[in-house]
Amino acid sequence: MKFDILTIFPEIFDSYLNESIIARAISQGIIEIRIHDIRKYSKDKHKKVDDIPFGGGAGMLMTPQPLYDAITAVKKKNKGPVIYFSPQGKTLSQTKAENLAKKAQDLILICGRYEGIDQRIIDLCVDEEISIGNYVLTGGELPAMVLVDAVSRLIPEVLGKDESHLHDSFSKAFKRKKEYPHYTRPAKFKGMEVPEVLLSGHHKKIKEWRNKNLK
Ligand code: 4G3
Repeated sequence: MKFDILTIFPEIFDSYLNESIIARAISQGIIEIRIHDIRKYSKDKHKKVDDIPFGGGAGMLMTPQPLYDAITAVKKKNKGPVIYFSPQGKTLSQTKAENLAKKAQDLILICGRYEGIDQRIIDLCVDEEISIGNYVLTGGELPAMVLVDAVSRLIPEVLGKDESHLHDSFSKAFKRKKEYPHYTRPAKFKGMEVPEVLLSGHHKKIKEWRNKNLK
């Protein structure tokens, strides 16, 4: 699965792409992530990518030309839908991530900055507007990483067999509920003990305890 990400801050992705699970998926060729600097497409003599809003108001907007040319260039190698991240988009869910992973089609992800992008880019180029939650960030880069992460870990082979996603919070196996509390060693920490039943080895009772404690 290929992700082409368009941003004016390509360096933001450096540390994320070096994270162990994602780095391994990339080196194994399971996913491919290409970062594109929108500024490189600016035809302005100062490589400008922003401008003031028509009609007035605070803040700046991303100007359409660099974005349009960047999207057009990326579309030659990526035939998948164009996703734009904004607080106005449809909220990302586990179900949405599962559907994207299942289709495994390539995706083009647009990261806006400032107060967003010129509406004509949304009308001309964007297939889907997605939000990662009801709050405003300084840019769409964190949402793009969130989507890549949520989708990639659902692709078979990305997680090792000890990292299965089949029992995640919100997964079908958990009836989309949350999870039961987890404990690891030591059995006593700061005076607090692990529930007795989890140490018992009694699988049926453990199952009952976990079901009772789903939240
Ligand atoms: C568009 C996405 C983009 C308009 C982007 C701000 C939050 C989200 C931006 C705008 C973003 C989100 C850039 N902030 N909730 N910031 O997914 O006002």
